[in-house]
Amino acid sequence: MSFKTISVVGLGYIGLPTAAMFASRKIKVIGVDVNQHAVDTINRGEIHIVEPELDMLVHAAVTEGYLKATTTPEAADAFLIAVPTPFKSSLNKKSDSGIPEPDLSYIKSAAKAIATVLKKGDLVILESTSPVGATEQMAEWLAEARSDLSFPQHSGENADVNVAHCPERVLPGHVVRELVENDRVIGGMTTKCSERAIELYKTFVEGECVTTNARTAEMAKLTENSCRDVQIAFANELSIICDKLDINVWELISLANRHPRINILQPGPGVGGHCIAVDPWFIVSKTPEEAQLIHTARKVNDAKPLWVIDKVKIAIADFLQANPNKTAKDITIACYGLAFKPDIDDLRESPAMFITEKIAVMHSGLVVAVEPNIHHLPLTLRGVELVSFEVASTRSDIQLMLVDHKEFKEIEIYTGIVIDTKGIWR
Ligand code: SAJ
Repeated sequence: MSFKTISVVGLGYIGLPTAAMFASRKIKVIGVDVNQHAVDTINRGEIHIVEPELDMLVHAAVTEGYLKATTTPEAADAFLIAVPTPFKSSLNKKSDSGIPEPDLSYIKSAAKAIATVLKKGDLVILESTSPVGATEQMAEWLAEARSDLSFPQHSGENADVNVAHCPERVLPGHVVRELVENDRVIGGMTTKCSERAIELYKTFVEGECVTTNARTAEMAKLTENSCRDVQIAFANELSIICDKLDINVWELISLANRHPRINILQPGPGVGGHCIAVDPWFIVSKTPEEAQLIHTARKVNDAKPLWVIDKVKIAIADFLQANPNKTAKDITIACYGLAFKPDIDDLRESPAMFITEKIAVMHSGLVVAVEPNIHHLPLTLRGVELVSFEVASTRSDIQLMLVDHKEFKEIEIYTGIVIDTKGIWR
């Protein structure tokens, strides 16, 4: 193989497992991250993120000497960039158009950093989920920094440095298996770029490596996550319609899904995580006039947590009407689940967290939370008590199911007003 040393820039949820995977195939890997804590943790053979099986892989790779982490890039034969692509402003602080703009500054910093050690014959791959055109932009930043080297946008197949976009598509919680088994979209800026990228990934990828150009590869990743967002929006809209028409949406969906060509996803309290709720905006911000359906789906899913909060307000009013001798202060509300999806501990961009935070602020009585995957509540939930399922279920007046963790599916709720956003306590 022409790659003796591989550098992975950005050692997060995608970069670290990818680095460990190459190292497990006995290739020298240099991991680069600006976070000193992450670098130190990895160099001790430990991990700073939660992902099944990753701890063993990283421990073996570091102790056997195939993986080391550093804050400064070093020379390598291939560079994989797996840094965040957030918004310029947060979702709550959108631009004047109401559409958040992607922030490519992490890609720019990574490109400038590796440019200093780049040499003729190297391959640079952008793995970060990116708006269409980001790979060409990255190649331009590399070219600006290294006028002594030629790049595909100017020299085509004869370029000194090859550049490709190969988006990651792995599901959090199953990263180690999916990195190996999933098909890979390989978007080279030239045919040679794609061929070299395939040679690199074939070290551990057992799925098919399918080639296209960089722009199509960028759009393919955004399309996958937007497709899921639109489908979840359909389910969420159905749940609101059914609530109004007094129809059980869960029964409705299971009936409709008996049709051989229908497969409706599940409604919930909203869409969270760092991908599905983010990536569709990369399409909308590039083509706001054309991306009507994708934009509407985002708005439907973003509005769902507010609908759930309104349901809680109605439940409080109903409780007080049925108990005229009580005040809101006497009402205990239990929130079941805080993570952004079932059976993980990741609270970032979680609709369940957003809803619990808002309830804690608006409600004068006690708010308790049950989250089997964490031991301490984050500071944003000040005033909320983390309790066991038994305590919450027996002492609460309003029972709000937010995340269908496996632990909750096995138990019944017998007391209080139940608001079940996941349909597990029908
Ligand atoms: N959700 C629903 N109803 C459903 C399915 C999901 O409300 O029927 C919600 C979840 O609760 C969660 C959100 O959607 O809040 C996103 O969860 P998810 O499991 O759909 O996706 P992620 O964000 O964990 O991972 C996605 C995956 N993309 C697709 O399935 C198309 C994964 O393959 C990508 O690699 C990942 O995004 C990424 O990194 O882009």
